[in-house]
Amino acid sequence: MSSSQNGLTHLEHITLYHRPSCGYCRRVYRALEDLQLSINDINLGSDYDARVELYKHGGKSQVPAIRIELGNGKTQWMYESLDIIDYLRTQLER
Ligand SMILES: N[C@@H](CCC(=O)N[C@@H](CS)C(=O)NCC(=O)O)C(=O)O
Repeated sequence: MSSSQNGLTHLEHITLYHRPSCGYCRRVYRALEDLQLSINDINLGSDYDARVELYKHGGKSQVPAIRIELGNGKTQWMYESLDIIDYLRTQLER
């Protein structure tokens, strides 16, 4: 579920839901840079469907949030920048 892009390890199974104005989101981006990881991201400011999706499946509209494709057809949603960063760190050990 990962590939290499521009020297970064791209984690295809993780998508970050963010807003440009969100400082906690920037914290996640900084961690991604430090860990030399990249993930897909969706700007909720310009994507109404994604806002609905996040609220419907994640349970709240707070960002940052990530959607994790677990590989068995199931999806996990995670909030809280520090929890997200911890989870990203675990991906280095896989
Ligand atoms: N403790 C959270 C705080 C996240 C937070 O406050 N996010 C703000 C944007 S910076 C937000 O989404 N507020 C709107 C909401 O909670 O629905 C974290 O570390 O991720």
